[in-house]
Amino acid sequence: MDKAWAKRAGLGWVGKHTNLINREIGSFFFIGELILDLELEPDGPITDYCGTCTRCIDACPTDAIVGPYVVDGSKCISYFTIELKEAIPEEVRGKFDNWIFGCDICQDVCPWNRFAKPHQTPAFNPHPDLATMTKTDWEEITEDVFREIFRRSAVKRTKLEGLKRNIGFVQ
Ligand code: B12
Ligand code: SF4
Ligand code: SF4
Repeated sequence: MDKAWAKRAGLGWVGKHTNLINREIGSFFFIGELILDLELEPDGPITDYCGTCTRCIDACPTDAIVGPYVVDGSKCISYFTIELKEAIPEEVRGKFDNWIFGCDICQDVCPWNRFAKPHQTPAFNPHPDLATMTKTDWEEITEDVFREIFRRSAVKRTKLEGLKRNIGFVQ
């Protein structure tokens, strides 16, 4: 439970979109743990700075944030496009806002992400060909192209078959 440990370690608060937010850098980061046998002094708990804001809840196109601090994973575009192995249910057709792998809408609209900074990690740079791919290139994506552009990417998780399903679904 990465978020539970991060919250207890004083790294931030869990926002209404259920991701961990840090006041200085927003929420666009991954969380990792180090398991140590050292006695360390934890930072104190961090106040929740969501206040009366409901931007993430209002913006979620599939109403996956069913209430403040509660995401119904089975309604989230991220689940449908990354984790689901079967066909995407028809009732969410037209709601994906063109997302074909994961979704960041609830974080894009979060005011705390005005403090988010671009990463400095070359391994996270997208493959250069991604920037020039046309709609037709996506529709006709082959196994070879998929393997090359997503060689070092988490997109591999959905496999070519899953990505094609997602591309077909958002059209
Ligand atoms: C399953 C999972 C998903 C699922 C379900 C998400 C969900 N909200 O539950 C799906 C596929 C939908 C998903 C989507 C995304 N995910 Co995700 N996901 C996970 C994963 C693998 C496990 C989370 C989990 O178990 N959820 C199930 C329920 C039980 O968890 P929960 O309700 O949040 O639990 C809280 C409370 O119940 C309580 N609690 C529960 N158990 C316990 C136990 C103890 C001891 C304590 C004290 C408290 C406690 O504290 C928890 C945290 O607040 C974590 C990685 C990890 N290993 O932790 C990443 C993780 C949460 N995901 C992450 C990300 C980035 C995303 C996406 C943005 C990806 C994307 N771009 O599409 C979206 C965001 C969707 C959203 N609004 O949450 C990051 C979040 C980073 C951050 N800044 O917070 C994580 C931490 C991965 C990482 N290491 O960076 N994800
Ligand atoms: S990631 Fe997208 S679909 Fe999932 S809760 Fe956030 S806005 Fe909703
Ligand atoms: S959009 Fe507003 S309510 Fe949602 S996590 Fe960010 S500050 Fe909290």
